[in-house]
Amino acid sequence: MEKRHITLGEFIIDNQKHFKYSSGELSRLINSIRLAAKIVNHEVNKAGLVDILGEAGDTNIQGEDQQKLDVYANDVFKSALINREIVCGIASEEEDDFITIQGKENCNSNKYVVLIDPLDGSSNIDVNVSVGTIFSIYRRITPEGTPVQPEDFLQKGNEQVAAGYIVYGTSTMLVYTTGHGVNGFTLNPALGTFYLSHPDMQFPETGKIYSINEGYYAHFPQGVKDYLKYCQAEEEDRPYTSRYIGSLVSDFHRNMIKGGIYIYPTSSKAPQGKLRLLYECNPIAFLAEQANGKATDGYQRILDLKPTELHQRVPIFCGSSIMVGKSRSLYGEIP
Ligand code: P6P
Repeated sequence: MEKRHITLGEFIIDNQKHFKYSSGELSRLINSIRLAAKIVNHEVNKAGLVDILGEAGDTNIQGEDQQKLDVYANDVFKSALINREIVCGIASEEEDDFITIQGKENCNSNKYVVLIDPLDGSSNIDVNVSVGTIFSIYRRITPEGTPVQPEDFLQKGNEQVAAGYIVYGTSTMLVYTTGHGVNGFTLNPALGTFYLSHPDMQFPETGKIYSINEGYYAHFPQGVKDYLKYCQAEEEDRPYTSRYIGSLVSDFHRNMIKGGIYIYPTSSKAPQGKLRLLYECNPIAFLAEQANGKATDGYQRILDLKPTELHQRVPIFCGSSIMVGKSRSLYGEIP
């Protein structure tokens, strides 16, 4: 008799007990993300057969060419969140500014804001390499019943109530935390149901994989160069293996299972780093720490950083705690 995995829906209900004061809104929020994930997965899996590949002919606020699937995924997640009347505001990599949910008579009384990177790694879409969605959820801090304000979105990462990602890979998985560990759910596409396949995910405390774009080596700070030389040395448990997919969610997911470190540092080409604090680094850092890993900007916890702008970029070193600790020791003191 094959072991029966519980569904994501059953898991959400079982874990409602963690939120005794919640009226089930956070559960409904996670459910709306589940629905959007299935819709986007359906489109990602047939990209190439329909006119959903390629560039949308526009650029986002980052000045990056928007892919058609970027725009599609953004629309799907926005609709799912708005139609369920659960959130009072949304911020997205694909939107210049945050969105105040209008039109629903009591939308401003909703408690949560969601920040999302609807399709991370989208440059991989046309070459059939895995991509992902990353989301971060906060309770609003301005008075309920009023339109959301910037401060509702510019909260420190340690204020997140939930965070997670969907990885559209060899299988489609939804991995998330509400502050009580990290759990992974695999989609059975025949049934359209996510099943608990990776309960209580934990970073191995060390590993042998480092993920960084070594093409920028000449532009890295000396501390990063020193850590890379450490990884490549013929000593003790090294050299490590270099694995870099160019899709944060996929590199992070693999490293969480096998052990490893992902680094996107500052460089002379990217003085603040490349990844965005609010909808990439903070959710990834929340997941990393909930899985007994670590996430720093080279000096301090990502989750302790005070955001100042919606699309601000920060450097990130995240993964197995011993590996992040070693990179920190070689990175030197805060300037
Ligand atoms: P580079 C994708 O654009 C992304 O945001 C991450 O998913 C990925 O790890 C990184 O950027 C790749 O950036 O500069 O190495 O191509």
